[in-house]
Amino acid sequence: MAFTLPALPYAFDALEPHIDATTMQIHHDKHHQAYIDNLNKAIAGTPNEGKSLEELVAKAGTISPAVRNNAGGHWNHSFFWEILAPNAGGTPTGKLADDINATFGSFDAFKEKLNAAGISRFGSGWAWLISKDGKLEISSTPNQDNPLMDVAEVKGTPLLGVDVWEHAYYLKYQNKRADYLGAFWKVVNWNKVAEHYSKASK
Ligand code: MN3
Repeated sequence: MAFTLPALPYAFDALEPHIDATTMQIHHDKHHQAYIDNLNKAIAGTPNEGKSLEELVAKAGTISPAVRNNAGGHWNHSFFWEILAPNAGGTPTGKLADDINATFGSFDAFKEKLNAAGISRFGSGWAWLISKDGKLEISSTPNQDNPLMDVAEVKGTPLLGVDVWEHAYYLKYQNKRADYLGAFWKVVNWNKVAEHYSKASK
């Protein structure tokens, strides 16, 4: 069965003023849809047709660039929408908060480190908080790669990811990626991040 676009779990304007409605609409309806359309085209009639998104992502290094980029794009965006939410942000709680503090020194130090990963990613890509061998780690990937890919420099289970492609922020923040990252923290759905962490810890 062909891949289809998951509905955004909130309205386009739900993340205002941090992420604007027009950006969300274009990002979800146009960019994410395009990854899905191009993925479906790239796998049609090939042995990869019928494989799950997770299977494709896991063998990114051995599939065509079109499948790798678009499968990554579909996986990353599906993940991203879920870790954002209206009336969110703030700080994590429980084990996730404790482990962030223990690993990075403090919540602020963690945010700074993830911001730095996002800012220093040259061109387009993602910054991640991952669980790797039972430990928290920050990493970044180019283009639409992610830490689940066999080709990732740092492999692990994504807990939180931030899209630092210009299409994620240019309308409102122009060249100011750091300002967008500052706004991102105001809409992080920590309940979802904690859910990912709890699953990864099992
Ligand atoms: Mn994007």
